[in-house]
Amino acid sequence: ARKPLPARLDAVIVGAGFGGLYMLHRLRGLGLSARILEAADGVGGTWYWNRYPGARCDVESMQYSFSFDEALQQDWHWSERFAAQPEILRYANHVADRYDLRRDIHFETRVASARYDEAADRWTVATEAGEVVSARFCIMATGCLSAARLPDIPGIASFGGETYHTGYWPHRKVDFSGKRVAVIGTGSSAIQAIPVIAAEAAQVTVFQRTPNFSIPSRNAPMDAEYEAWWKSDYPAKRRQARLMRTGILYDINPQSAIEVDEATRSAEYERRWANGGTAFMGAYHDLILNKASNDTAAEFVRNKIRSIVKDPETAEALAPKDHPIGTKRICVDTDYYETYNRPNVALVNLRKTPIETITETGIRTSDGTREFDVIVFATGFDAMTGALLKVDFAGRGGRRLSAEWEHGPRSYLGLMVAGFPNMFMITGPGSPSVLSNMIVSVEQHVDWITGLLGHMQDRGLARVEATEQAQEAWVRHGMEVAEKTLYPSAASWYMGANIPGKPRVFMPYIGGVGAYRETCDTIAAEGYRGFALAGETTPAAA
Ligand code: NA7
Repeated sequence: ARKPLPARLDAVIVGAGFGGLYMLHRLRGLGLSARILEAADGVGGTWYWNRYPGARCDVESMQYSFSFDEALQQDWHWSERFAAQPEILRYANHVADRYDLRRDIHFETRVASARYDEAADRWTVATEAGEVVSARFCIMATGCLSAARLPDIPGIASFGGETYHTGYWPHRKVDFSGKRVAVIGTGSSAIQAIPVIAAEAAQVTVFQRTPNFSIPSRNAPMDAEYEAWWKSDYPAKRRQARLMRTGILYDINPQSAIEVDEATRSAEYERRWANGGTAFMGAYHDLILNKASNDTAAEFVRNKIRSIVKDPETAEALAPKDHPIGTKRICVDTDYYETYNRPNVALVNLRKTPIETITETGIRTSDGTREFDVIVFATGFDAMTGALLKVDFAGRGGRRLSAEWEHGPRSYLGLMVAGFPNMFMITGPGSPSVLSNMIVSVEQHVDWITGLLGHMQDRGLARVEATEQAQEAWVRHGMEVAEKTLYPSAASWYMGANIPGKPRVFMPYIGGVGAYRETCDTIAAEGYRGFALAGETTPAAA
């Protein structure tokens, strides 16, 4: 039987991914009573749901892990350069057990609404099952890529075969052997899944609307020397990583791509292509700033695709031409382009032959119908705001978060929203979030929130709220930095462009993880500039 929720708490945390787990750990350190409410029946968040074949992190495992406990980072051993989903999920479970977090997690508990009671300075949080809990703080650790999205293709419900979404994969092995499989989408998830599915299925047909740039991961078993090098002085390396633009320690060439000659440039791209991973984008510092620079890297990758994929028409269809490289999330793969040389893999270019309908037995495009046993939807997420807006939030004066964000998300530092006191977001829109190593960003947010709650505790303060002016200035600043880059030129999910009707606003903060951290620290040091702190806690209030 599920344990009942307590009636009153200091804090409710929504989500038991890395953000929620670490937040709970830190709140206990403050002596606050807290519970995590989690929709799934286990911890891990994104890594709990995204169990599709080939799911893997694109940040190196030595860096995609917690740094808050030296014993933890020394003890844990990653088996590969880039960890696969099952290993990351084991790590999340290890963290939950190691810090005895499970006793304060309510699984299979989905939050439906949260309402702020101004008189009491408390949130009333209600679950879908109708349970209600009152808490002083509501901390959203719901993830940025957690609201999986099915496309609105006609006939989608009529298909009689098996269907799966990569972001909502069943917790059993899906058997593709002997089956005709359709994959819709060619984002990171599809690019990781397609080679693995193709190795097992009778045939795989990929339905591509927009091609993406992908860099080979060069994944390999963990190199013992490399692991030892990291562990020899983990804290110092972590400190360096936290100051990087993406929160990942790798070498960024300070030169511009167009200030060096062609031979130097292609040698640099070749070297990075051979090393693998997203560090490719560090080849020149201005790849995301200058179109001419970007073109050199984009053309290099297009030529790689043309050299790998044997069928010229397929190669050309796979070579992205409508967005600068890196302005849509760059993909990292194992044998993705090579997979199109297999006899059992075909690409359907939806730009030429769009999908008309899904039928009971297959998919009809403008050039005919193909029959399938399985359809895999690798069609992405309502990114960054999707999971937050699924909760019906009513802040001060009953104002709705959905109304406040009608024209795109607005926040102060991606941490708080004006009008919603005592509600925090971990890696919310307006913070570096999806443009960064998520664990670095999660730790920074959780540490910062912990600092603020400690500050309030010391002073007996009951309420904190971002001011409208501070929020306005932060939103404007975020837009200004984004406009200095090539990012807004792409129809990406960073821009909300993958969801029909979603406002086109660049949602994450592109100013860099290091600079953002310094801003947050300065604001805290100045007595939480831009936040209104008020109210007095009575000793019995919790
Ligand atoms: P993405 O990157 O949003 O990719 C979704 C893919 O699905 C993309 O290729 C879309 O094409 C395609 N899509 C979406 N709707 C349709 C319809 N209606 N018809 C055809 N194709 C469609 O999601 P992922 O899960 O791959 O990756 C998300 C992030 O997770 C990733 O960046 C990593 O950070 C981890 P489109 O580009 O819209 O033409």
